[in-house]
Amino acid sequence: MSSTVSRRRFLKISAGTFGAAAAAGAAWHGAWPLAVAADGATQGVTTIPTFCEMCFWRCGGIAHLRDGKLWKFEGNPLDPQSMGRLCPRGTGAVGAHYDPDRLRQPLIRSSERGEEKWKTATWDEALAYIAERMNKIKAEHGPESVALLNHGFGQRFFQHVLKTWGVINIAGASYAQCRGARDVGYVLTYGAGVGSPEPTDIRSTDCLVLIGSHLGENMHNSQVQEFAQAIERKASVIVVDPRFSVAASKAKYWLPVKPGTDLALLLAWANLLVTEGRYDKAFVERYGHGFDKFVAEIKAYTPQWAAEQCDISAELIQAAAREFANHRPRAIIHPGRRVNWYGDDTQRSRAIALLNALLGNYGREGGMFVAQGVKVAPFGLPAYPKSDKPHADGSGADEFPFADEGITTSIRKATLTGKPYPIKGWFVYSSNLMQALPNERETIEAIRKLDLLVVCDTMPSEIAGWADVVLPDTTFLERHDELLTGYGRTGWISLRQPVVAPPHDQKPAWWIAKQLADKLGIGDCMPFKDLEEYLAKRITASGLSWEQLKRDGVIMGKHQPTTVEEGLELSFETPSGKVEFWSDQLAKAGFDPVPKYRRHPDAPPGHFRLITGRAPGHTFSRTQTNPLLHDLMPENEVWVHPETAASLGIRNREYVKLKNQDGVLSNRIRVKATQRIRKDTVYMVYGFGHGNRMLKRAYLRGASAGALNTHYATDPIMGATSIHTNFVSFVKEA
Ligand SMILES: Nc1nc2c(c(=O)[nH]1)N[C@H]1C(S)=C(S)[C@@H](COP(=O)(O)OP(=O)(O)OC[C@H]3O[C@@H](n4cnc5c(=O)[nH]c(N)nc54)[C@H](O)[C@@H]3O)O[C@H]1N2
Ligand SMILES: Nc1nc2c(c(=O)[nH]1)N[C@H]1C(S)=C(S)[C@@H](COP(=O)(O)OP(=O)(O)OC[C@H]3O[C@@H](n4cnc5c(=O)[nH]c(N)nc54)[C@H](O)[C@@H]3O)O[C@H]1N2
Ligand code: SF4
Ligand SMILES: [Mo]
Repeated sequence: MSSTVSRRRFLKISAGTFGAAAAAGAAWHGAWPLAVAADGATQGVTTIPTFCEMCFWRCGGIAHLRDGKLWKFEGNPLDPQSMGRLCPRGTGAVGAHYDPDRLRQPLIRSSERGEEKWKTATWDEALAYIAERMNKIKAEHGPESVALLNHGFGQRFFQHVLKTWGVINIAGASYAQCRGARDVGYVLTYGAGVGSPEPTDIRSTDCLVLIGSHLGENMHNSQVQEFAQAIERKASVIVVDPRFSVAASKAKYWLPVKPGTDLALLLAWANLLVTEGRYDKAFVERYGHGFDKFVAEIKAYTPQWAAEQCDISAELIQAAAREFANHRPRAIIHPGRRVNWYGDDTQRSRAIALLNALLGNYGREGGMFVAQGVKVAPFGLPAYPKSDKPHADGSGADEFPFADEGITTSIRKATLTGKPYPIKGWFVYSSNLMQALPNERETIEAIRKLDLLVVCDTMPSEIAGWADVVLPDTTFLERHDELLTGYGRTGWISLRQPVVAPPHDQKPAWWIAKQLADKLGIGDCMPFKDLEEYLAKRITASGLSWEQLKRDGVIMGKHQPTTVEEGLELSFETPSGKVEFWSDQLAKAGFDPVPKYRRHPDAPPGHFRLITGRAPGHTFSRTQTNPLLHDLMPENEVWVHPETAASLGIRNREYVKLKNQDGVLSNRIRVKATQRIRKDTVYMVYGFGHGNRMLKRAYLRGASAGALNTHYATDPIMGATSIHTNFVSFVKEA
């Protein structure tokens, strides 16, 4: 598949799928909607707004029903995240509702863990079973010995109920396996994280620099739309990526750095800006802390030195730097999102933060604006009990001094070691830990030590295959969720509301959490009949109209200044109250106060560095089974430079297996021989190669980047675990 799928092409493909599916009738339980009438008749069509959960950009969409059946999902023009359009995955949400492989009713394990043998249970039986096991763990070890691993909007009510019960160890792969290091790098520098959506003023910028960040393959909707607008306006684009990404094809300069050397490049850029005086002196003088010490620290990092580290020319490094510096402050070095690459990612993120500070683009039009939110009245829920035990999830400064959220792998480590105390129960909500966490073997060993593993998912995911109890959640199209209070150029509120009934005995996350609370004897913590009552009360108490929110899906807040141009006063909540070019906090904790470059190991002979990324039509490991999205891209490929392929005797399109430095062998995967990748590097899209046979369409299609991620480095500052520190060799298929 080509990696650039236009919207029109996608619609063509999905229309084709409807036809094919109707022909295949029986496999679809007769649930597929009929194709649209040729005359476009809309009789019997109703529309309901809600927001998307196919990823975490949370675009507002409008679900269309024909004769009561879900027909299509389109963008909501009132919504700032979609601006009236959805990405291919959002459009494909219809497939998530109709997927015949969905979990249908609660399951309780009937044999050894991981053997995937189950008996079906009623909700009452399943929740009673969980409550009994939880109470046993509480009696033996305390409630802190149950942990919650979660990623997804429905997690909020599980968090609430479990915290009320005494749980303190909570973590999501979206932190240490994703954006955590970036946010900590920014907190250390500016006193505030970047947040989501990233407040990058791409639509008005004159120059956008992408370090990795593969916009266009990473389909975060409004950001990609703004990127397209910037390209149309002829804004200059600079891409640093060992791979010629879709974004690189739009760039004035592509810097194909050797993977793992970005920090050398960033420091050399900072050096050039300072040496050539191409930085915002007024901003630095007024808001900078420790600038002179910073300048002294980066002296040695010349473009010539970086050229050797990064394996690109000094001229290219200089030309790119002058290009973005000359556009200041209307230039952005994108802070990135999934930054957990090499285990020193907080320092790389800090270097990006400092380069942006040199451009003086903070709170500036065409730079980084300061996102604003909206206030919604709380419902008034009871407070949580206090625990006198330390956190076992790495947060709270015990393990990682600057971790401000829980670390998934710290919970796993505590489960394995019993320190600082045993963890005996895992509650997993909407996170396929088998692929999302590094080193699957450690996850399996930890699971073997548990007395209880509950997985709440929509699909028979790989992690569900290990569970004692599986709870089938509704898809986002079938439930209410907590209100979304969005931060952006203007704050907004979005409503998730059911547009169709769940097809079987699936229940919404809030309902499951409420029933569990009852079983645990803490039903008072959910003092409402249903979620609609809860949501309507919050909205009405905020002086807003519940009817309007239900009708429009979105209510925009009052616009407040987000840039200096609009009258914003800048302030920084760092210890110095300024932008910290030199970090006393880091120095005190024994870390480099200014980022320092350290070389990462090269590939062993015969091996290539494995890097990963996204495809436009899939999200992580959650969409490969979705009939519409599967059709768009049924398996991933391994990208190899043609010269590398030739030297190994490997042909384009041939199936191979990959073996990593620890001897882990992948499932078979097709070769994509392409000049779009460096010769020392291979690339694959993450999320394929599923191991649960109940995912019929996705089972063993393509290879799992997660399974090959056995070697990982942990960022000592905040606990992020690296993904690009594995090397693979090629194994020809017999
Ligand atoms: N379609 C789609 N879109 C998504 C998602 C999805 O699952 N599907 N997930 C969303 C989420 S949660 C996230 S976090 C984001 C992730 O998306 P991004 O934040 O854009 O992720 P990156 O890790 O920057 O992107 C991977 C890119 O980095 C390049 N790369 C790899 N190693 C290096 C290196 O050493 N140096 C440099 N400079 N580049 C390198 C790869 O070639 C690839 O192009 O995407 C979001 N958008
Ligand atoms: N090797 C490697 N590892 C990575 C990454 C990588 O690029 N490469 N990316 C990292 C990043 S950026 C992130 S954000 C994480 C993502 O990590 P995860 O959030 O764990 O992502 P998924 O693998 O999609 O797992 C989501 C699970 O939720 C289920 N699900 C989907 N919708 C719902 C719902 O509405 N309710 C419930 N209950 N379940 C639902 C899906 O079926 C799936 O099993 O992974 C990280 N790990
Ligand atoms: S970016 Fe795509 S998948 Fe993500 S929320 Fe928006 S429409 Fe849904
Ligand atoms: Mo992520």
